[in-house]
Amino acid sequence: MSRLIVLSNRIPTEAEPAGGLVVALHECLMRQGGIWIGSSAEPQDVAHEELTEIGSGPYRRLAFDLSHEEHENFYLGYANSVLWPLFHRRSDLIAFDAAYAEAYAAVNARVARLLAQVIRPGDLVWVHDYHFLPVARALRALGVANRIGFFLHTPFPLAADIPALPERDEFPEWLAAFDLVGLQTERDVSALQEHFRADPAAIFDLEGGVHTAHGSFLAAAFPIGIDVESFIAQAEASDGAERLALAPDQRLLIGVDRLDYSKGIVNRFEAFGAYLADRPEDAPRATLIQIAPPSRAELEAYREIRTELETTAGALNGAYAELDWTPIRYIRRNVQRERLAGLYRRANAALVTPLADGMNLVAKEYVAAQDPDDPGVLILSHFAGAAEQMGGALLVNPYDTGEMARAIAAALEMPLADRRARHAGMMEELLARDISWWTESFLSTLARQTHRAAAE
Ligand code: ADQ
Repeated sequence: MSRLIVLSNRIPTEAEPAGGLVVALHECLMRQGGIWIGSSAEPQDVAHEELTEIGSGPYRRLAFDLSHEEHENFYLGYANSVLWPLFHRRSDLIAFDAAYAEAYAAVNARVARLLAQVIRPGDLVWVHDYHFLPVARALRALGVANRIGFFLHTPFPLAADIPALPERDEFPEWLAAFDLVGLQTERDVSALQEHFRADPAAIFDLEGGVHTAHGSFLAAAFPIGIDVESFIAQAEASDGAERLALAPDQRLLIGVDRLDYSKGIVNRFEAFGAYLADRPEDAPRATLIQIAPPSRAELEAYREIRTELETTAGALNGAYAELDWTPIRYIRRNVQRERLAGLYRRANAALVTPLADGMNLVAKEYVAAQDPDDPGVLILSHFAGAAEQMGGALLVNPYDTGEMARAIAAALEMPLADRRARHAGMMEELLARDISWWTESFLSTLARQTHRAAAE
């Protein structure tokens, strides 16, 4: 069996809560042997041209340095102020700075040189996410002919938005240097194909192959899943343990997100406000618990969305709270996975309403955590990748406040038989394509790609 070399922005440490993706990749590395490579936890004064061994264990974990300047220009800059907004349909938020592109190219070139030192013939290389789009091209230039796969966790950008990228001419070359480009949904595969259609020389085959002047690769959808069994077990174990100080007939809605402008949390609060405004006097009270720990707080766009969120929550609570009822409980702290599972199970509905999202695993975790005999209702944005699979959700347009308010009312009033049928349908899909399915199908597809060296 081929060794696996994983490249991702961060290497998970033992101290962090292990999510499904981390556990799944860990299992692959245990099974196949290999190396997990990512950036060191803290930026350094100088980025040395070397990999540092992290901890000990059944497979190696190696970290490359990022200097303070690279953290600023590569990570916060190009990755999160150019690519992230572009890929989430927010070209208006792109920050243009030549230093960003320079750092992005330099870090990717260094990571490629370091990778080339550890890759052996026959190894499969799996690159994760938008931080490393040019790494395969840099590896090819160093003579690495191994199979290299890429998985994009975010949406693929719309063809009409790509001209906003300063490196728009290089972008197709970056992709074409991989053997396999994995995307979350069929919608993303179509977006990629549309982008390449602009190239008159590009040929598409029926299997998803894209043949360009810069090389051939396969583009396919691998919707990421969750560890369904372990989530069910966690939800069952924590059932009822959470003391939420809610009245017995009080309805609970839940939202769980990293605080990011792509997650649509302000729109969600506004919709909940519209629901409260229309709520009949005698309807049971509903509380929305929103957990949203800040992320990328160094960036202006993230500070702005936080202020906007806090202002909206404050205004709505001011308008609707009563002495014994706070409609929105907004929590900035991180909540452990076991407690989340219990909260999901207790909640009558989840509001997963991003404006753009690669997949959104909270949608899947919420469904897995439900009691099948009395399940809650998932309210899901059309713009989450998960919408392609989760037909049993109440699908909403997150920009349409009225529609979302009506979906909240419908979710809280939905008859048991309807809730059960929707839940059962979604569970079937979750079990069929869980996280093990995801790693196995991606890696077996990558292993089947025609080896470049052999093909040449
Ligand atoms: P993220 O944007 O980080 O990831 P998401 O899929 O929603 O988003 O969450 C990833 C994990 O973090 C989930 O397991 C979730 O439970 C956990 N999480 C999120 N918010 C949390 C909170 N406030 N407290 C505790 N845990 C929280 C990117 C893409 C997504 C894609 C994933 C996986 O943006 O679209 O689904 O990668 O591919």
